[in-house]
Amino acid sequence: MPGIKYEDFLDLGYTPAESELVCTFHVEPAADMDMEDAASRVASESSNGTWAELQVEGSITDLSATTFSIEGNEVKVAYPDALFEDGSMPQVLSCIAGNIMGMKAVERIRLLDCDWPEPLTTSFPGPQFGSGVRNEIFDAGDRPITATVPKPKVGLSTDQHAQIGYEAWVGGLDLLKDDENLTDQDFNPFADRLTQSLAMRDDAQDETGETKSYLVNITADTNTMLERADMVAEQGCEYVMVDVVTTGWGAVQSVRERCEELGLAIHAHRAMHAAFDRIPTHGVSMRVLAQIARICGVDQLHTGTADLGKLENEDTVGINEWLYSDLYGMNDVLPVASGGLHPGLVAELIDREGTNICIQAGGGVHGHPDGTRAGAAALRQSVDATVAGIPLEEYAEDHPELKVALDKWGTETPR
Ligand code: CAP
Ligand code: MG
Repeated sequence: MPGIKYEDFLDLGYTPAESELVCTFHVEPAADMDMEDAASRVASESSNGTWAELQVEGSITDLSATTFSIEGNEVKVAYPDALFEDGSMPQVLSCIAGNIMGMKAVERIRLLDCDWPEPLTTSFPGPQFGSGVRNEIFDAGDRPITATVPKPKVGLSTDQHAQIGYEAWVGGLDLLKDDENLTDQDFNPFADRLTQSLAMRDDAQDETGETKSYLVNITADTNTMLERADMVAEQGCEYVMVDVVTTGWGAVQSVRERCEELGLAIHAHRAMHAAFDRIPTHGVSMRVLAQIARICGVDQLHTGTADLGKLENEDTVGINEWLYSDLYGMNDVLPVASGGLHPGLVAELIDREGTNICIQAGGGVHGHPDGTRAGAAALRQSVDATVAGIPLEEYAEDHPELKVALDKWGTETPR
């Protein structure tokens, strides 16, 4: 181990052990570097190496990673299990997506995918409910669950916010959702919003006979999030919402632990993910962020609209398939389709993503010409029609709210 050199991290004949974490990177070497050199440095800097040959005395545990495959710009690296602290996502990421992102040896580097081994993966809890929320919390049968976020994102008073929630629930939606930047501001304080929204939720449940719930945004520093989660449970709500990228994964893990005690589901908003995943040749892919979210244990995660909405999406369908896939018995995650959706897009959305999703629309509900309640009804009608196999135009003939929405937005993708 002392005297270790960059080339010691490259072994193209190596077969990873089952217990090793295998990461696939896109690597573009710096102008003065060949691929093998750059790829060895990726394994080195992300495990136990540095730029100098060390002169450390004595025996040291060898925790070197191994670059074992290079195909074009695609590089695969295997990491020994002992490199990682069980159950610590920040530590894992400080290895596999840490210093290497800024190494001068590479012009660009992107963590594309991870093959998670059993020992490391099962040291995390995974989701408590996953897509089971559709029937454990709601009685949704085969249909997607539905949500709406009041708009404008911020600025509504607590009374206005709760009233919009009431209209949306009575109109037919399952979930009211806070926006990612609405937390505990003076115009709409967290505690008041929670209490008032849940009072309206109870009224809407009584009126409709359906279960309704609220994705209340507890995003803050970790201690405050834990206090807010306690308040949410005390007041009889089923969910918390967390902006998982901006809070960081360590905080998400702490919230997940508390939510186990409280029996709360976690809705994960991914605001800021594009800082990592938007440039296709650099950063961390949304696929990997979604893997991390599942392993840390969120129940619902925004994964985009399969290119139907207003925001850039990376392979929504492939990511959703990963979220449903078998992972050592760990629960799955319910994908949330959101960002520029409206009733006219629902049939195509379900065609692309299936029904095991949550459909979230803000502007596509509150922008309905007849207001929020009609917008909510139109969204729910579009879901019911699609699940029943009835074309939206046909269903709209005797569902006026859907008719008005289709007349306004058609089946166009907004920008
Ligand atoms: C959607 C949304 C979500 C985005 C985030 C918004 O509102 O609440 O934050 O969906 O993107 O503020 O834009 P609209 P993603 O329905 O009015 O577009 O789901 O891709 O993470
Ligand atoms: Mg939003």
